[in-house]
Amino acid sequence: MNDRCKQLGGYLAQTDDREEHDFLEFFSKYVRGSGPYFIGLNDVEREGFFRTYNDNKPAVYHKFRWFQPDSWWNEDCVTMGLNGLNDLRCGKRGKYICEVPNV
Ligand code: MBG
Ligand code: CA
Repeated sequence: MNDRCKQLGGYLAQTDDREEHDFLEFFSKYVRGSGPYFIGLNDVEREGFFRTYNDNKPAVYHKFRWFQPDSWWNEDCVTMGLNGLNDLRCGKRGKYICEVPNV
């Protein structure tokens, strides 16, 4: 997924601050319809400690929905869904959102 984003000159979207979070939540709710959409955060390396997929830096901001993240059945990859962020099992398939910086 991140490779596809790279081809577009970007990376898997990150919710770096509240504004970006709200934008992605709005996008997934009202613009493209129901997700979940994988974004560029995961806690593969250390449970409960989220890093960006693109450059493997500690996530600076993340706001999960109620009762999430719960790492249920080894869920380590973050998705934006109808009610905000949730962790799901990492997989090659699924919808995802790329972020492409301004040029
Ligand atoms: C689901 C989440 C899933 C897991 C599960 C636990 C109803 O939401 O999508 O990731 O957390 O709840 O019951
Ligand atoms: Ca979960």
